[in-house]
Amino acid sequence: MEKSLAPRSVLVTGGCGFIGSCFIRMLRDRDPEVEIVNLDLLTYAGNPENLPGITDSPRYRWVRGDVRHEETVESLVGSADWVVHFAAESHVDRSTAAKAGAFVDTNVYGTFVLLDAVRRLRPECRYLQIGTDEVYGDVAFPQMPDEGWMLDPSSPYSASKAGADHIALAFARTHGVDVMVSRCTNNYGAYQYPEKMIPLFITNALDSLPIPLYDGGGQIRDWLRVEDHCEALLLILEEGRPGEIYNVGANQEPERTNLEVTEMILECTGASASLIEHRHGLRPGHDQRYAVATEKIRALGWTPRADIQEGIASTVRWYAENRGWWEAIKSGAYREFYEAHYGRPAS
Ligand code: NAD
Ligand code: TDX
Repeated sequence: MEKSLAPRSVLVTGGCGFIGSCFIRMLRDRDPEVEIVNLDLLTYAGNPENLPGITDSPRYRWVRGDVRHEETVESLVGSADWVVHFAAESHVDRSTAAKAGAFVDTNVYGTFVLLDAVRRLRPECRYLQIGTDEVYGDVAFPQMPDEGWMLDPSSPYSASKAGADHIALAFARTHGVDVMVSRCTNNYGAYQYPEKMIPLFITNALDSLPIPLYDGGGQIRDWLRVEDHCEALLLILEEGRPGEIYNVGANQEPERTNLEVTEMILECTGASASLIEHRHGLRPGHDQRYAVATEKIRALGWTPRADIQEGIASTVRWYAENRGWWEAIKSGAYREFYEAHYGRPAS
């Protein structure tokens, strides 16, 4: 295995989002001396408040900029030991709406711009492409795709992420860039934008609002606590091999349906099951099941710590105790998307 030295400088893209901000908080906790540059455009999903206690640090710098913008990216890669690329359009339901070109633009072209700058200006750095298990598409039970599985993405979101993975791996093979790709399952935890199922259902339950459960709720997602994901990413950066792909997932046993996770949320919030509103047709091409084989990342020594029941309970507690964080989001531009998508007001 390759073993990289502790980085002195890390360029993170999308560090004001849900997972990128967790990664920055974790990196800072591990090494207060590391220099962190966060390139984030602050789209609707970005929020500097996801980085409490970090934004004032002299060893942290946020650059409000676009990964698609060559000059911006060129000005930042020069001193990075690690480049960790989270920035993306990340919500499947937005990718199936009209005017979803930003998914291709940011997720595919943005990845190309970043890698091309790395190739030219910082070829010695380690580059980690943050990918998703959704690139394998709908996976029939009991199959568990390993990293060599055929890609068969269903949504414009997952297709754009598959394109990004291909670009990244092509830069490893063609240009010898030290690229690795991670492919993680669904994350949950603090600071997740409340358009995604778990924070949406928790915050609606806390406000006694309808819980829009799609297509009967029988779908399977392999929910992983965001801290467990970020631990895996640090391990890949430290010990992963150039040009390799690493699946990351909880491998829930038994696998949990969306309805079962919803029931956990109802129990933890004390909300009534009558809030569940069955909705159909809101997710065209809805994948039934995601799952991944994780032997490769486990062989590096990673294992998820959080149990789903305990993880949901502590996540519910976080949203209950941090109303100000999500109420500010839900009172803003969020309302437009919610009304257009769900056909009802957000409150
Ligand atoms: P998020 O939507 O919460 O955050 C995305 C961040 O990227 C935001 O801060 C946004 O401002 C920034 N951004 C968007 N476009 C940009 C651009 N053009 N230039 C610079 N910054 C830009 O997303 P997330 O849930 O934290 O996901 C992060 C990454 O992890 C994504 O690449 C996503 O595909 C991947 N991923 C997510 C999950 C999940 O469950 N959320 C699972 C596996 C992989
Ligand atoms: O209102 C809803 N009702 C509902 O039943 C929403 C928003 C979702 N769902 C269902 C659809 C899915 O089966 O919940 C499941 C999870 O949906 P999301 O939270 O939107 O996540 P998903 O589409 O699975 O994708 C997420 O995990 C993989 C992230 O958004 C991606 O960025 C990541 O790559």
